[in-house]
Amino acid sequence: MADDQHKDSYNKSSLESIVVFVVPFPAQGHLNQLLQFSCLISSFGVPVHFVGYRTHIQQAKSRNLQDTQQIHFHEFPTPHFDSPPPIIPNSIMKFPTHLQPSFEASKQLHEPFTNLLHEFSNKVKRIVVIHDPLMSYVVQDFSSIPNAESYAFHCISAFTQFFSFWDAIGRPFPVEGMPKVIPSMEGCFSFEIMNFMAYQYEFMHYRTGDIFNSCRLIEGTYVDLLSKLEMNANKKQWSIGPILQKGSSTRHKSLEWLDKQGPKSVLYISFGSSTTMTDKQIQELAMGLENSKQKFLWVLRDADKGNVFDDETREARLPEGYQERTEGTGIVVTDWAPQLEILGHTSIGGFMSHCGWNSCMESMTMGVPILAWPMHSEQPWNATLITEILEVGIQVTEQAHQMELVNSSTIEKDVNRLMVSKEGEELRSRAEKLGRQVWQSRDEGGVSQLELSSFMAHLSR
Ligand SMILES: *[C@@H]1O[C@H](CO)[C@@H](O)[C@H](O)[C@H]1NC(C)=O
Ligand SMILES: CC(=O)N[C@H]1CO[C@H](CO)[C@@H](O)[C@@H]1O
Repeated sequence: MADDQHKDSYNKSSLESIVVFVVPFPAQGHLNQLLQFSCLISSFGVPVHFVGYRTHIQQAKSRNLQDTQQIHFHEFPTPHFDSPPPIIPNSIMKFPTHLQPSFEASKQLHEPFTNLLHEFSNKVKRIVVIHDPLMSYVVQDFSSIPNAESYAFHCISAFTQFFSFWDAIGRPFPVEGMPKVIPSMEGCFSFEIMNFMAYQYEFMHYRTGDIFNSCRLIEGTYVDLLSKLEMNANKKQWSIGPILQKGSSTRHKSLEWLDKQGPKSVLYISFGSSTTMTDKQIQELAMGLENSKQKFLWVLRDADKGNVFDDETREARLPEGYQERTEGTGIVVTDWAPQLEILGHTSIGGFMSHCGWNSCMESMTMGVPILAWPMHSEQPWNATLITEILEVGIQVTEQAHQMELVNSSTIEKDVNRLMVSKEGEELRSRAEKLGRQVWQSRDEGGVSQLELSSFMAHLSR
Protein backbone atom coordinates (compact mmCIF):
# COMPACT_ATOMS: atom_id res chain seq x y z
CA MET A 1 0.00 0.00 0.00
CA ALA A 2 1.36 3.43 0.93
CA ASP A 3 3.41 3.39 -2.25
CA ASP A 4 5.77 6.09 -3.29
CA GLN A 5 3.40 7.48 -5.82
CA HIS A 6 1.02 8.89 -3.28
CA LYS A 7 3.60 9.62 -0.65
CA ASP A 8 4.84 12.21 -3.08
CA SER A 9 1.66 14.18 -2.73
CA TYR A 10 2.58 15.13 0.84
CA ASN A 11 5.02 17.65 1.86
CA LYS A 12 7.60 15.22 3.11
CA SER A 13 9.82 17.74 4.82
CA SER A 14 6.80 19.13 6.55
CA LEU A 15 5.96 15.64 7.87
CA GLU A 16 9.50 15.29 9.12
CA SER A 17 9.25 18.47 11.13
CA ILE A 18 6.42 17.19 13.30
CA VAL A 19 6.43 14.40 15.84
CA VAL A 20 3.65 11.90 16.43
CA PHE A 21 3.16 10.31 19.85
CA VAL A 22 1.07 7.16 19.81
CA VAL A 23 -0.39 6.23 23.19
CA PRO A 24 -2.08 2.81 23.28
CA PHE A 25 -4.28 1.33 25.96
CA PRO A 26 -2.48 -1.68 27.46
CA ALA A 27 -4.66 -4.55 26.28
CA GLN A 28 -3.58 -6.72 23.36
CA GLY A 29 -6.40 -5.86 20.97
CA HIS A 30 -5.58 -2.18 21.42
CA LEU A 31 -1.77 -2.40 21.54
CA ASN A 32 -1.77 -4.35 18.33
CA GLN A 33 -3.94 -1.92 16.40
CA LEU A 34 -1.97 1.11 17.49
CA LEU A 35 1.34 -0.53 16.67
CA GLN A 36 0.14 -1.42 13.18
CA PHE A 37 -1.14 2.10 12.77
CA SER A 38 2.27 3.41 13.87
CA CYS A 39 4.00 1.29 11.22
CA LEU A 40 1.59 2.52 8.61
CA ILE A 41 2.03 6.24 9.21
CA SER A 42 5.75 6.03 9.81
CA SER A 43 6.05 4.64 6.28
CA PHE A 44 5.26 8.20 5.17
CA GLY A 45 8.38 9.50 6.83
CA VAL A 46 6.74 11.02 9.87
CA PRO A 47 8.64 10.33 13.13
CA VAL A 48 6.47 8.12 15.34
CA HIS A 49 7.04 7.64 19.06
CA PHE A 50 5.18 4.75 20.68
CA VAL A 51 4.63 5.32 24.38
CA GLY A 52 3.89 2.93 27.24
CA TYR A 53 5.23 0.82 30.05
CA ARG A 54 8.08 -1.49 29.21
CA THR A 55 6.06 -4.67 29.76
CA HIS A 56 3.28 -3.58 27.42
CA ILE A 57 5.62 -2.35 24.72
CA GLN A 58 7.47 -5.64 24.89
CA GLN A 59 4.17 -7.46 24.66
CA ALA A 60 3.15 -5.52 21.56
CA LYS A 61 6.51 -6.03 19.90
CA SER A 62 6.79 -9.73 20.71
CA ARG A 63 3.45 -10.47 19.10
CA ASN A 64 3.93 -8.34 16.06
CA LEU A 65 5.31 -9.58 12.78
CA GLN A 66 6.11 -6.31 11.12
CA ASP A 67 9.30 -4.43 10.96
CA THR A 68 9.16 -1.79 13.68
CA GLN A 69 12.67 -0.47 13.31
CA GLN A 70 11.59 2.96 12.26
CA ILE A 71 9.41 3.43 15.39
CA HIS A 72 10.86 5.15 18.47
CA PHE A 73 9.73 3.25 21.55
CA HIS A 74 9.46 5.15 24.82
CA GLU A 75 9.46 2.40 27.39
CA PHE A 76 8.67 3.79 30.80
CA PRO A 77 9.56 1.56 33.77
CA THR A 78 6.61 -0.64 34.63
CA PRO A 79 5.18 0.24 38.04
CA HIS A 80 4.08 -2.51 40.33
CA PHE A 81 0.55 -3.71 39.68
CA ASP A 82 -1.20 -6.95 40.51
CA SER A 83 -1.21 -9.40 37.64
CA PRO A 84 -3.49 -12.21 38.83
CA PRO A 85 -4.45 -15.13 36.62
CA PRO A 86 -7.70 -14.72 34.71
CA ILE A 87 -10.82 -15.32 36.71
CA ILE A 88 -12.70 -18.29 35.42
CA PRO A 89 -15.90 -16.73 34.15
CA ASN A 90 -19.12 -17.47 35.89
CA SER A 91 -22.57 -17.19 34.53
CA ILE A 92 -22.86 -13.46 34.95
CA MET A 93 -19.48 -11.94 34.17
CA LYS A 94 -17.15 -12.63 31.29
CA PHE A 95 -15.31 -9.36 31.30
CA PRO A 96 -11.58 -9.88 32.11
CA THR A 97 -11.73 -8.11 35.46
CA HIS A 98 -8.30 -9.48 36.38
CA LEU A 99 -6.79 -6.88 34.04
CA GLN A 100 -8.22 -3.94 35.97
CA PRO A 101 -5.04 -3.35 38.04
CA SER A 102 -2.99 -2.95 34.87
CA PHE A 103 -5.63 -0.62 33.44
CA GLU A 104 -5.54 1.49 36.59
CA ALA A 105 -1.75 1.55 36.53
CA SER A 106 -1.84 3.01 33.03
CA LYS A 107 -3.10 6.29 34.52
CA GLN A 108 0.29 6.80 36.12
CA LEU A 109 1.70 7.49 32.67
CA HIS A 110 0.14 10.93 32.88
CA GLU A 111 3.11 12.65 34.46
CA PRO A 112 5.96 11.03 32.51
CA PHE A 113 4.01 11.57 29.31
CA THR A 114 3.48 15.25 30.08
CA ASN A 115 7.22 15.59 30.68
CA LEU A 116 7.90 13.93 27.37
CA LEU A 117 5.61 16.40 25.60
CA HIS A 118 7.43 19.33 27.18
CA GLU A 119 10.75 17.89 26.18
CA PHE A 120 9.70 17.95 22.54
CA SER A 121 7.49 21.01 22.33
CA ASN A 122 10.28 23.47 21.60
CA LYS A 123 12.09 21.21 19.21
CA VAL A 124 9.43 20.49 16.62
CA LYS A 125 6.94 22.42 14.56
CA ARG A 126 3.99 20.47 15.87
CA ILE A 127 3.27 17.67 18.30
CA VAL A 128 0.54 15.26 17.29
CA VAL A 129 -0.82 12.94 19.97
CA ILE A 130 -2.77 9.92 18.72
CA HIS A 131 -4.24 8.00 21.58
CA ASP A 132 -6.67 5.34 22.55
CA PRO A 133 -9.81 6.99 23.96
CA LEU A 134 -9.12 5.02 27.15
CA MET A 135 -5.86 6.96 27.54
CA SER A 136 -7.49 10.39 27.36
CA TYR A 137 -6.62 11.11 30.98
CA VAL A 138 -2.94 10.34 30.34
CA VAL A 139 -2.61 12.66 27.35
CA GLN A 140 -4.75 15.53 28.67
CA ASP A 141 -1.90 18.03 29.09
CA PHE A 142 -1.29 18.35 25.37
CA SER A 143 -4.06 20.95 25.54
CA SER A 144 -1.80 23.35 27.45
CA ILE A 145 0.95 23.12 24.82
CA PRO A 146 0.36 25.62 22.03
CA ASN A 147 1.82 23.53 19.23
CA ALA A 148 0.20 20.24 20.23
CA GLU A 149 -3.02 18.61 19.05
CA SER A 150 -4.64 15.25 19.61
CA TYR A 151 -6.66 12.63 17.77
CA ALA A 152 -8.45 9.63 19.22
CA PHE A 153 -7.73 6.35 17.49
CA HIS A 154 -10.76 4.10 17.90
CA CYS A 155 -10.00 0.42 18.29
CA ILE A 156 -13.68 -0.42 18.27
CA SER A 157 -16.22 -0.36 15.49
CA ALA A 158 -18.10 2.79 14.54
CA PHE A 159 -21.27 0.71 14.55
CA THR A 160 -20.84 -0.15 18.21
CA GLN A 161 -19.84 3.31 19.20
CA PHE A 162 -22.72 4.92 17.46
CA PHE A 163 -25.46 2.65 18.75
CA SER A 164 -24.19 2.48 22.29
CA PHE A 165 -23.94 6.27 22.64
CA TRP A 166 -27.11 6.94 20.74
CA ASP A 167 -28.95 4.48 22.96
CA ALA A 168 -27.36 5.84 26.13
CA ILE A 169 -28.42 9.42 25.39
CA GLY A 170 -32.01 8.46 24.75
CA ARG A 171 -32.04 7.91 20.96
CA PRO A 172 -32.11 11.61 20.00
CA PHE A 173 -32.98 11.06 16.32
CA PRO A 174 -34.38 8.22 14.24
CA VAL A 175 -31.99 5.89 12.47
CA GLU A 176 -32.60 3.72 9.45
CA GLY A 177 -31.16 0.25 9.30
CA MET A 178 -31.27 -0.35 13.03
CA PRO A 179 -30.35 -3.85 14.08
CA LYS A 180 -33.47 -5.83 14.93
CA VAL A 181 -32.33 -6.30 18.47
CA ILE A 182 -30.07 -3.97 20.40
CA PRO A 183 -27.59 -6.41 21.93
CA SER A 184 -27.77 -6.84 25.65
CA MET A 185 -24.72 -5.57 27.46
CA GLU A 186 -25.48 -7.62 30.52
CA GLY A 187 -22.31 -9.04 32.00
CA CYS A 188 -20.22 -7.49 29.23
CA PHE A 189 -18.61 -4.80 31.35
CA SER A 190 -17.60 -4.71 34.96
CA PHE A 191 -18.61 -1.82 37.17
CA GLU A 192 -14.94 -0.79 37.44
CA ILE A 193 -14.37 -0.64 33.71
CA MET A 194 -17.57 1.36 33.21
CA ASN A 195 -16.27 3.90 35.70
CA PHE A 196 -12.88 3.89 34.08
CA MET A 197 -14.37 4.57 30.64
CA ALA A 198 -16.66 7.31 31.88
CA TYR A 199 -13.73 9.00 33.56
CA GLN A 200 -11.57 8.86 30.43
CA TYR A 201 -14.32 10.30 28.25
CA GLU A 202 -14.29 13.49 30.31
CA PHE A 203 -10.90 14.24 28.78
CA MET A 204 -11.94 13.74 25.18
CA HIS A 205 -13.21 17.27 24.54
CA TYR A 206 -9.99 18.83 23.40
CA ARG A 207 -9.26 16.43 20.61
CA THR A 208 -9.19 17.64 17.04
CA GLY A 209 -10.59 14.53 15.50
CA ASP A 210 -11.12 10.81 15.30
CA ILE A 211 -9.43 8.02 13.42
CA PHE A 212 -11.30 4.77 12.88
CA ASN A 213 -9.71 1.45 12.19
CA SER A 214 -12.54 0.74 9.84
CA CYS A 215 -13.31 1.06 6.19
CA ARG A 216 -16.12 3.22 4.83
CA LEU A 217 -17.21 0.25 2.72
CA ILE A 218 -18.02 -1.55 5.95
CA GLU A 219 -19.07 1.23 8.27
CA GLY A 220 -19.50 4.46 6.33
CA THR A 221 -23.11 4.70 7.49
CA TYR A 222 -22.13 4.56 11.14
CA VAL A 223 -19.16 6.88 10.82
CA ASP A 224 -21.53 9.44 9.29
CA LEU A 225 -24.05 8.86 12.05
CA LEU A 226 -21.37 9.36 14.67
CA SER A 227 -20.60 12.76 13.24
CA LYS A 228 -24.19 13.77 13.94
CA LEU A 229 -23.83 13.26 17.68
CA GLU A 230 -23.32 16.47 19.55
CA MET A 231 -20.19 15.24 21.31
CA ASN A 232 -18.54 14.90 17.91
CA ALA A 233 -19.61 18.26 16.53
CA ASN A 234 -16.72 19.91 14.68
CA LYS A 235 -14.46 16.93 15.06
CA LYS A 236 -12.67 15.74 11.96
CA GLN A 237 -12.94 12.07 11.01
CA TRP A 238 -10.93 9.59 8.99
CA SER A 239 -11.71 5.90 8.42
CA ILE A 240 -8.40 4.53 7.35
CA GLY A 241 -8.80 0.80 7.95
CA PRO A 242 -7.82 -1.86 7.30
CA ILE A 243 -4.41 -1.00 8.69
CA LEU A 244 -3.15 -4.56 8.38
CA GLN A 245 0.03 -5.42 6.66
CA LYS A 246 0.80 -8.90 5.44
CA GLY A 247 4.14 -10.57 5.46
CA SER A 248 6.22 -12.19 8.14
CA SER A 249 9.66 -13.66 8.38
CA THR A 250 9.14 -16.88 10.32
CA ARG A 251 6.38 -19.34 9.64
CA HIS A 252 4.41 -20.71 12.54
CA LYS A 253 3.96 -24.51 12.62
CA SER A 254 0.22 -24.13 12.19
CA LEU A 255 0.77 -22.67 8.72
CA GLU A 256 2.69 -25.74 7.67
CA TRP A 257 -0.21 -27.89 8.78
CA LEU A 258 -2.59 -25.65 6.83
CA ASP A 259 -0.46 -26.11 3.71
CA LYS A 260 -1.45 -29.77 3.71
CA GLN A 261 -5.21 -29.16 3.88
CA GLY A 262 -7.70 -28.62 1.08
CA PRO A 263 -8.85 -25.15 0.06
CA LYS A 264 -11.34 -23.51 2.45
CA SER A 265 -11.66 -26.73 4.40
CA VAL A 266 -10.45 -25.66 7.82
CA LEU A 267 -12.33 -23.85 10.58
CA TYR A 268 -10.07 -21.53 12.57
CA ILE A 269 -11.06 -21.08 16.23
CA SER A 270 -9.78 -18.37 18.52
CA PHE A 271 -11.29 -16.26 21.24
CA GLY A 272 -8.62 -13.62 21.35
CA SER A 273 -6.53 -12.44 24.24
CA SER A 274 -9.18 -11.44 26.75
CA THR A 275 -11.40 -14.50 27.00
CA THR A 276 -11.13 -17.41 29.40
CA MET A 277 -13.44 -20.36 29.03
CA THR A 278 -14.54 -22.70 31.76
CA ASP A 279 -13.25 -26.25 31.60
CA LYS A 280 -16.76 -27.39 30.96
CA GLN A 281 -17.15 -25.09 27.99
CA ILE A 282 -13.81 -26.23 26.61
CA GLN A 283 -15.02 -29.84 26.83
CA GLU A 284 -18.24 -29.05 24.98
CA LEU A 285 -16.40 -27.14 22.31
CA ALA A 286 -13.87 -29.96 21.89
CA MET A 287 -16.62 -32.54 21.50
CA GLY A 288 -18.62 -30.37 19.14
CA LEU A 289 -15.62 -29.92 16.90
CA GLU A 290 -14.77 -33.59 16.98
CA ASN A 291 -18.33 -34.64 16.22
CA SER A 292 -18.63 -32.19 13.34
CA LYS A 293 -15.86 -34.11 11.54
CA GLN A 294 -14.66 -30.82 10.06
CA LYS A 295 -11.01 -29.86 9.91
CA PHE A 296 -10.04 -27.32 12.55
CA LEU A 297 -7.21 -25.21 13.85
CA TRP A 298 -7.96 -24.22 17.42
CA VAL A 299 -5.95 -21.65 19.33
CA LEU A 300 -6.73 -22.52 22.92
CA ARG A 301 -5.47 -19.96 25.42
CA ASP A 302 -6.65 -18.22 28.54
CA ALA A 303 -6.97 -14.45 28.62
CA ASP A 304 -3.76 -12.50 28.93
CA LYS A 305 -2.62 -11.44 32.35
CA GLY A 306 -1.88 -7.79 33.10
CA ASN A 307 1.75 -8.69 32.69
CA VAL A 308 1.96 -11.32 29.97
CA PHE A 309 5.54 -12.16 30.89
CA ASP A 310 4.54 -13.64 34.25
CA ASP A 311 4.42 -17.33 33.47
CA GLU A 312 2.26 -19.90 35.24
CA THR A 313 -0.59 -20.16 32.82
CA ARG A 314 -3.33 -22.65 33.30
CA GLU A 315 -3.10 -25.86 31.30
CA ALA A 316 -6.10 -26.15 29.10
CA ARG A 317 -7.90 -29.37 29.86
CA LEU A 318 -8.94 -31.22 26.75
CA PRO A 319 -10.89 -34.49 26.95
CA GLU A 320 -8.82 -37.69 27.48
CA GLY A 321 -7.07 -38.78 24.31
CA TYR A 322 -8.46 -35.86 22.34
CA GLN A 323 -5.37 -34.93 20.38
CA GLU A 324 -4.87 -38.57 19.35
CA ARG A 325 -8.47 -39.00 18.24
CA THR A 326 -8.48 -35.81 16.21
CA GLU A 327 -5.06 -36.31 14.69
CA GLY A 328 -5.22 -35.56 10.99
CA THR A 329 -8.48 -33.64 11.43
CA GLY A 330 -7.52 -30.87 13.74
CA ILE A 331 -4.73 -29.23 15.66
CA VAL A 332 -4.79 -27.37 18.94
CA VAL A 333 -2.29 -24.55 19.36
CA THR A 334 -1.55 -23.15 22.81
CA ASP A 335 1.13 -20.57 22.02
CA TRP A 336 0.74 -17.21 20.33
CA ALA A 337 -0.44 -17.73 16.75
CA PRO A 338 -0.13 -15.36 13.79
CA GLN A 339 -3.82 -14.79 13.23
CA LEU A 340 -3.63 -12.63 10.15
CA GLU A 341 -1.43 -15.15 8.33
CA ILE A 342 -3.76 -17.94 9.36
CA LEU A 343 -6.85 -16.09 8.15
CA GLY A 344 -5.07 -15.30 4.90
CA HIS A 345 -4.25 -18.95 4.25
CA THR A 346 -6.18 -20.56 1.38
CA SER A 347 -7.11 -23.58 3.52
CA ILE A 348 -9.19 -21.51 5.93
CA GLY A 349 -12.92 -21.58 5.26
CA GLY A 350 -14.36 -20.10 8.43
CA PHE A 351 -13.50 -18.41 11.72
CA MET A 352 -15.14 -19.14 15.06
CA SER A 353 -14.52 -15.89 16.89
CA HIS A 354 -15.38 -13.86 19.96
CA CYS A 355 -15.67 -10.90 17.57
CA GLY A 356 -13.12 -8.55 19.02
CA TRP A 357 -12.86 -5.69 16.59
CA ASN A 358 -9.34 -6.60 15.64
CA SER A 359 -10.44 -10.12 14.74
CA CYS A 360 -13.46 -8.81 12.86
CA MET A 361 -11.37 -6.47 10.74
CA GLU A 362 -8.81 -9.16 10.04
CA SER A 363 -11.43 -11.70 9.07
CA MET A 364 -13.41 -9.32 6.90
CA THR A 365 -10.29 -8.12 5.15
CA MET A 366 -9.14 -11.68 4.50
CA GLY A 367 -12.61 -12.62 3.25
CA VAL A 368 -13.35 -15.30 5.86
CA PRO A 369 -16.92 -15.75 7.17
CA ILE A 370 -17.39 -15.71 10.93
CA LEU A 371 -19.13 -18.02 13.34
CA ALA A 372 -19.72 -15.38 15.98
CA TRP A 373 -19.53 -16.20 19.64
CA PRO A 374 -19.33 -12.87 21.45
CA MET A 375 -18.14 -12.95 25.03
CA HIS A 376 -17.95 -9.51 26.61
CA SER A 377 -17.23 -5.81 26.10
CA GLU A 378 -18.81 -4.60 22.91
CA GLN A 379 -18.35 -7.92 21.18
CA PRO A 380 -22.09 -8.54 20.93
CA TRP A 381 -22.27 -5.37 18.84
CA ASN A 382 -19.50 -6.49 16.57
CA ALA A 383 -21.32 -9.76 16.15
CA THR A 384 -24.54 -7.98 15.21
CA LEU A 385 -22.72 -5.94 12.59
CA ILE A 386 -21.14 -9.07 11.12
CA THR A 387 -24.17 -11.31 11.09
CA GLU A 388 -27.13 -9.04 10.66
CA ILE A 389 -25.92 -5.96 8.84
CA LEU A 390 -23.09 -7.23 6.66
CA GLU A 391 -24.27 -10.85 6.52
CA VAL A 392 -20.78 -12.31 6.48
CA GLY A 393 -21.31 -14.52 9.49
CA ILE A 394 -23.77 -16.36 11.70
CA GLN A 395 -24.13 -16.46 15.46
CA VAL A 396 -23.21 -19.59 17.38
CA THR A 397 -25.90 -18.91 19.82
CA GLU A 398 -28.60 -16.35 20.13
CA GLN A 399 -27.71 -13.25 22.08
CA ALA A 400 -30.20 -14.03 24.79
CA HIS A 401 -28.27 -17.15 25.69
CA GLN A 402 -24.82 -15.69 25.74
CA MET A 403 -24.31 -16.41 29.41
CA GLU A 404 -25.19 -20.07 29.17
CA LEU A 405 -23.09 -23.09 28.42
CA VAL A 406 -23.19 -23.82 24.70
CA ASN A 407 -23.45 -27.58 24.35
CA SER A 408 -21.55 -29.76 21.93
CA SER A 409 -24.54 -30.54 19.74
CA THR A 410 -25.19 -26.84 19.15
CA ILE A 411 -21.53 -26.37 18.30
CA GLU A 412 -21.48 -29.34 15.98
CA LYS A 413 -24.58 -28.10 14.18
CA ASP A 414 -23.27 -24.55 13.81
CA VAL A 415 -19.85 -25.68 12.61
CA ASN A 416 -21.46 -27.76 9.89
CA ARG A 417 -23.81 -24.95 9.05
CA LEU A 418 -20.85 -22.69 8.35
CA MET A 419 -18.47 -25.18 6.79
CA VAL A 420 -20.66 -27.50 4.74
CA SER A 421 -24.06 -26.05 3.95
CA LYS A 422 -25.51 -24.03 1.13
CA GLU A 423 -25.95 -21.15 3.54
CA GLY A 424 -22.29 -21.48 4.52
CA GLU A 425 -21.28 -21.35 0.85
CA GLU A 426 -23.24 -18.16 0.37
CA LEU A 427 -21.70 -16.60 3.46
CA ARG A 428 -18.28 -17.56 2.23
CA SER A 429 -18.79 -16.00 -1.16
CA ARG A 430 -20.20 -12.80 0.37
CA ALA A 431 -17.27 -12.67 2.78
CA GLU A 432 -14.79 -13.17 -0.05
CA LYS A 433 -16.39 -10.44 -2.08
CA LEU A 434 -16.32 -8.03 0.85
CA GLY A 435 -12.72 -9.02 1.56
CA ARG A 436 -11.66 -8.20 -1.98
CA GLN A 437 -13.40 -4.83 -1.85
CA VAL A 438 -11.96 -3.94 1.53
CA TRP A 439 -8.47 -4.94 0.50
CA GLN A 440 -8.80 -2.91 -2.68
CA SER A 441 -9.97 0.12 -0.73
CA ARG A 442 -6.32 0.65 0.09
CA ASP A 443 -5.20 0.78 -3.52
CA GLU A 444 -4.55 4.08 -5.20
CA GLY A 445 -7.87 5.91 -5.41
CA GLY A 446 -9.61 3.45 -3.06
CA VAL A 447 -11.78 4.84 -0.30
CA SER A 448 -9.44 4.00 2.59
CA GLN A 449 -6.37 5.16 0.71
CA LEU A 450 -8.08 8.50 0.10
CA GLU A 451 -8.91 8.85 3.79
CA LEU A 452 -5.36 8.01 4.79
CA SER A 453 -3.99 10.48 2.25
CA SER A 454 -6.32 13.11 3.58
CA PHE A 455 -5.12 12.45 7.11
CA MET A 456 -1.46 12.62 6.11
CA ALA A 457 -2.07 15.79 4.12
CA HIS A 458 -3.78 17.26 7.18
CA LEU A 459 -0.77 16.42 9.34
CA SER A 460 1.61 17.94 6.82
CA ARG A 461 -0.40 21.15 6.46
C1 LIG B 1 -28.13 -28.26 23.43
O1 LIG B 1 -28.59 -26.94 23.47
C2 LIG B 1 -29.70 -26.69 22.64
C3 LIG B 1 -29.96 -25.20 22.63
O2 LIG B 1 -29.96 -24.68 23.93
C4 LIG B 1 -30.88 -27.51 23.11
O3 LIG B 1 -32.00 -27.27 22.30
C5 LIG B 1 -30.48 -28.98 23.07
O4 LIG B 1 -31.52 -29.76 23.59
C6 LIG B 1 -29.23 -29.24 23.85
N1 LIG B 1 -28.79 -30.58 23.57
C7 LIG B 1 -28.37 -31.41 24.50
C8 LIG B 1 -27.92 -32.74 24.04
O5 LIG B 1 -28.33 -31.09 25.68
C1 LIG C 1 -16.93 -2.06 20.08
C2 LIG C 1 -16.41 -2.85 19.00
O1 LIG C 1 -16.83 -2.76 17.91
N1 LIG C 1 -15.46 -3.62 19.26
C3 LIG C 1 -15.28 -4.31 20.45
C4 LIG C 1 -15.20 -5.64 19.92
O2 LIG C 1 -14.58 -6.39 20.83
C5 LIG C 1 -13.34 -5.92 21.35
C6 LIG C 1 -12.82 -6.90 22.31
O3 LIG C 1 -11.82 -7.58 21.74
C7 LIG C 1 -13.49 -4.68 22.09
O4 LIG C 1 -12.25 -4.21 22.62
C8 LIG C 1 -14.05 -3.74 21.16
O5 LIG C 1 -14.32 -2.64 21.94
